[in-house]
Amino acid sequence: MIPNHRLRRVPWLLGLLWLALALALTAAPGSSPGAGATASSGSATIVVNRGAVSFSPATVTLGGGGSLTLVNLDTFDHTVTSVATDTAGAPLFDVRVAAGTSATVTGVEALAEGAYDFFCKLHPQMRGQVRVEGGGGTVTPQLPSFDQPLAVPREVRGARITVPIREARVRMLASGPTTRMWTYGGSYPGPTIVRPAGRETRVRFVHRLPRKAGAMTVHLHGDHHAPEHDGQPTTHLVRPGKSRTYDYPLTYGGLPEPSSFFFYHDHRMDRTARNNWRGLQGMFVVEDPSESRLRLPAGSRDVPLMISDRSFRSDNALTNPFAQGPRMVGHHGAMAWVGPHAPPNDATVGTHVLVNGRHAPYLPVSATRYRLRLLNASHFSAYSIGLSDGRPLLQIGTGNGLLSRPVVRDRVLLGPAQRADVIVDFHGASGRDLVLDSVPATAGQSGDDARAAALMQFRVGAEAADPSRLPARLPAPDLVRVPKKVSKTWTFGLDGTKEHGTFWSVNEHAYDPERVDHRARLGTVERWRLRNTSDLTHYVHIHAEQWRTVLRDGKAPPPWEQGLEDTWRLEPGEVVEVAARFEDYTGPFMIHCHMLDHEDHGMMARFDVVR
Ligand SMILES: [Cu+2]
Repeated sequence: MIPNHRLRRVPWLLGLLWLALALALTAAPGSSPGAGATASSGSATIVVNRGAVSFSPATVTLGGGGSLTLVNLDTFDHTVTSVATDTAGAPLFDVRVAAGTSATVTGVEALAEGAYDFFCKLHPQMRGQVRVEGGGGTVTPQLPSFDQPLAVPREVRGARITVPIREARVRMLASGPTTRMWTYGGSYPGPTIVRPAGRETRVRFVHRLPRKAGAMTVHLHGDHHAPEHDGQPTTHLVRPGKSRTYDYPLTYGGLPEPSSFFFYHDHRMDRTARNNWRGLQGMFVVEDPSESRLRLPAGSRDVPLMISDRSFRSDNALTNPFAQGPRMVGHHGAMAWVGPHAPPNDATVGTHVLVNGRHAPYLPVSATRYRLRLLNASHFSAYSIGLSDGRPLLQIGTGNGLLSRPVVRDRVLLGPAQRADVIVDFHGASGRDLVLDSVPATAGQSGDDARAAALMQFRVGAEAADPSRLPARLPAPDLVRVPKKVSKTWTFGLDGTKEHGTFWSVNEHAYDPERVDHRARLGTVERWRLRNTSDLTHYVHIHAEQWRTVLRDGKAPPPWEQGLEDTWRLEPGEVVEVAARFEDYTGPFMIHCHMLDHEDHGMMARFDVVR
């Protein structure tokens, strides 16, 4: 039973949360031509002009029952998606309007009187508000009720692990049927593999999915291992009915790897987005036993949280966003895609944000410190993660090891594949329900493209004994000395033509598994430059090594980016420089965008480590 005082507090806290979301969402970009303008009549029209990353006007007023039309004059597709959701967690309206077309935003006519914030799922920094006057309908926003417990995936700790890749039914939404998924080991996320650093770990994946699923390949993201165990996109595959054993020594240069928070997921060429959407994702923790002296929160107070998003049909089955996927034209070395969902209109965004596979779960906690390991496993969406009452997150690590000192964060911005290791202190919150939420930054600020979402709820119980400490210093892994010279520049862009097909590109090429785009010599340190010349933010991931961030836009990186990293946010026009030593292994590795549709549609390249 939930104590009465807690029930009374829920609406107040949720009210605050949604007020915060509403405030964040009503701010329109100052540079947009329609910002602040208000059209008022029974019905209304919003225009997206060519090249404008904004709705014009950003605020419209409808008479009750009036219709809303979006005219899309842009070269990108856009959506008009409500922030507020129904009881099942689905947006009150959500309409995609292809480039060069117009559409009526269905659902708006049924809304009750009130103000409704909306955004574009494909370009979340585009925001607006529709005000319904005169009360035509009865549909009102429903607050998430947080009525299913958080699922913490079971841990497996052995040196020899077998994980079947198989279909299973998984509880994702709080009510209605379970959802059929492709899973690692029967759950979504798959089992969390927990291993001591430096202890060789062999994971055997057995492909028990239907033959038509095709071959699979598993990438342990962030880890350092030989190329044949890296989850290559086109080689060393796991065939249907067969198995493959991946060997993870969990060492770096012969020494135990830093303590880490990795994740394992499918990496099949052109199928990565689909296979991950279906459920092939799990978490992997590398522990350094010597860190027990730090007295970080441990045991049940060390919680891995995988954030992802999915859309569901009315029977709770997953939708298939890839059914009308773009058609591939050309062949190796000259691949491109055509059709309405060709790049740049190829973003997979789910209507429901999930934590450990469940929509809006709750976790009972004591009023003590907790370590939360945050992973964004979404295909496209970024989250600016914080707590609804503003209490800080103390970031102690990046996912690839500890930072040298904790960094106080109000919010942590995580794009696809990015992680953060944080401590939250629930002292003083007994009897309260706190919401872990994502609130986008003010328009024009970094993070204004994060989603607005309530992720999960912490139900804070009594104070309890807490042996944990907040460390002032942390044993961060050593960083390489940075060479003066940049050895390689990787440019991430959009290429091709609508007629002959478009593709996301690295150095103006689409991915070709046979083409070697760079060779790095084993044992040397290289400094690489990453540039984004496209109009969209990308999240660039480099396999094989663990990297330090040297410069972000010519300046020292922020304190939370001064540890080891493997995935960087690159906003349009941004330049990030990174450095690493090529250790232990020769052979082919990948550099790619971790927005999975971009990766599948060309934005990947191969580099070889050579002797
Ligand atoms: Cu991208």
